[in-house]
Amino acid sequence: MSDLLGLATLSRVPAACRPRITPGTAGAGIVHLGLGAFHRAHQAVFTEDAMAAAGGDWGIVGVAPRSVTVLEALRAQDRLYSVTTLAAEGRSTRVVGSLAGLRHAASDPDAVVQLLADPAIRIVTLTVTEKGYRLDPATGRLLLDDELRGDLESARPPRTVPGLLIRGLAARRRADAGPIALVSCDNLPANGHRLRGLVDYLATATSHTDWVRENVTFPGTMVDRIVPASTDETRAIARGELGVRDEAALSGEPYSAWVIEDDFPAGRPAWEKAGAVLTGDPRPWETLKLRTLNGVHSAIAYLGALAGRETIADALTLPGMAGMLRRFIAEDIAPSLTPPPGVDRIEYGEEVLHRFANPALVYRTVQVAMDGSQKLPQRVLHTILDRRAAGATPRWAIMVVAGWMRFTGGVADDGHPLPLDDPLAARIRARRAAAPATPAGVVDALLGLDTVFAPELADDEVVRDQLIEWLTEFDKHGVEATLAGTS
Ligand code: CS2
Repeated sequence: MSDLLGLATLSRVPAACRPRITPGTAGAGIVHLGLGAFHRAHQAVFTEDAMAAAGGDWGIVGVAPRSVTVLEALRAQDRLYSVTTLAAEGRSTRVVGSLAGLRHAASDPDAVVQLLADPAIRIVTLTVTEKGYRLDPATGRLLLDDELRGDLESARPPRTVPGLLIRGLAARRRADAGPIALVSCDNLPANGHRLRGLVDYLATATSHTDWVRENVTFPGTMVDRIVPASTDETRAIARGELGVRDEAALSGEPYSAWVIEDDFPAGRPAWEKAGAVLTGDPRPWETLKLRTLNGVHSAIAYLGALAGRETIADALTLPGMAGMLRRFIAEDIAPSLTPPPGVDRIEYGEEVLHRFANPALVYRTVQVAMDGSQKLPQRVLHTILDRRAAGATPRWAIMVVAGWMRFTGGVADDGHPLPLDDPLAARIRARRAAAPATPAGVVDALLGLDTVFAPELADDEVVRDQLIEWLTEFDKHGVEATLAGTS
């Protein structure tokens, strides 16, 4: 008998761990692009709980844009997988049954296009990471590269996420399949607005402008749950809890939040019954989360990795790190934003630090550090811009950028190599190589990345001087001693 999680072995799983809905009974109502860990531990869980509470055909057809690894593991398990919630005081595991189908966009893009034309599909959600939208991180404008141009100007199967979206909407129009909501669940500023701008451009380029404006909405969201990359330990824990193997096992923190703009022309799951917040304006939540949680996450990642720390929780124990982060939150982030009603920015920041200190979560600093050119603008640079506009010098936020700049050098303070996993890695390396190997040389080289640093930031002498000062400190004393010296 198989020992793999699936419909045939579900009866062997402890009852408390089994799905909250009967797998396979809910019709597909949602297509999700980007079958990564975060979606499966966040939106897919909220959606299962919403269906358990209020029913509805809101099964999710998960679409993997490129990699087949997770897809094949899920196919072998009848689309079932588990999520183990890891807290300092203990853990709990649940099998999730809200996936109603699986597709692989790279090998069968037309199947995805046809899905988007199906009237039963009324929502598309996306977690394709910041770079998946092909937007300029500094301005939010579309970066029209050859691959995307090919999707727009030829009849070949689409190869990009934006190409899939516009082909699918065109097919939906032809099929007269009715209205639909496209919902970005990525850590982008004004993610609904940015997705609308992207699709508006594509619709204009393909003569579907009016139909898109009349039939498609773009609800903004704030999404939040710390979900580390799965390891053999993740799968071993799942096996111990379930009594069967789960090759697609995930883990996550106890905290999970989803704030969603309530703009769904063809209905939606009762996500509010699963604990989500439906609102007319998610922006305050989104700005608070991107600048506080994600900004602090990136701070710990770059400074911690440079100081030789493997995990976020370990890096947080560096002498001076927590104190610096509290000043980053209080002196730079909090004054840069208006929080949602009733939310205290400092208390929110303290909760973020508590979440990052969770010793049960093994979240690697280099995982957070990847794609820095795509993440820094909304996580740290917008904080700097707002504080500079107010006449302040956000020295802690600038320290984080200095940490990223040093990190792009590819070497930790103890000489160990650091990975530069970034869509702009070649440009970053080329600019650094062409510049003097001095703090000023590195700063000027990287401030010249115009898709990362807006002109008002790149030309700000106060920011430049503070960056040079921090990099000089790092050169002289190392990150660990510099942090210790800030307390
Ligand atoms: C993290 C995020 O890897 C990263 O960049 O900062 O994935 C973070 O864990 C989530 O946004 C938390 O909601």
